[in-house]
Amino acid sequence: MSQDFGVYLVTDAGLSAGRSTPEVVAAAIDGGVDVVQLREKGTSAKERYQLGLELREETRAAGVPLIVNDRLDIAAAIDADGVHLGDDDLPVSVAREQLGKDAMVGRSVSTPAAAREAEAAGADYLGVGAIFGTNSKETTPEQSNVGLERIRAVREAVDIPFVGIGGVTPENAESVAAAGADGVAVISAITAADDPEAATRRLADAVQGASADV
Ligand code: TZP
Ligand code: MG
Repeated sequence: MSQDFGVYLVTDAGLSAGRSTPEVVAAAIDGGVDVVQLREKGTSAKERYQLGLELREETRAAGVPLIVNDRLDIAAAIDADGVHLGDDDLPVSVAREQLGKDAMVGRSVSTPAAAREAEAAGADYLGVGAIFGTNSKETTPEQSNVGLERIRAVREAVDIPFVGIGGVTPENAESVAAAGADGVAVISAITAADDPEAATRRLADAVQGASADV
């Protein structure tokens, strides 16, 4: 079965208006989220592990894949579906070796060349960004505001699925999907929304709207 990437939630309790991450994830599941990534930068391994166990129960009950950012050990410990790696993390090939052939291994990239490299290394999917301006992550100048043209270039460069990330909202999500992304990955558009369930649904509708246009 091929995985849907329409709406991919990246968690951050610090951007969740005082709500807990399990609460936000439950709302996103009700709104139709396709993938959840446990991120929570700045928390200890122990905290991430404990939160991961909770999210594992929630996502498994809903049939939604759970991915762990950066850490293969935590991904393995909570029986996550996969791991998401960036430039400062272990190589894709090592994640594959450690987690096995069925694991979903994702890679953050900002350029078509890096996308090709990650695909060749065996990544299952990519996160491409930051597409628009974001306050949720410090990005280098090369990783900032890469824009929709970059989405089109990555679409030309690889066959594996990818999500556009960085400053994506229900208002601009359709443009990201229309440029060739399989979906959108967001932190604040869901976590900081007044109604995270409704926000998830609006993102999903926007992504679907783009595929209905082709
Ligand atoms: N990677 C590139 S931009 C970003 C990450 C994790 C932050 C996305 O957060 P937001 O709030 O959706 O802009
Ligand atoms: Mg990382």
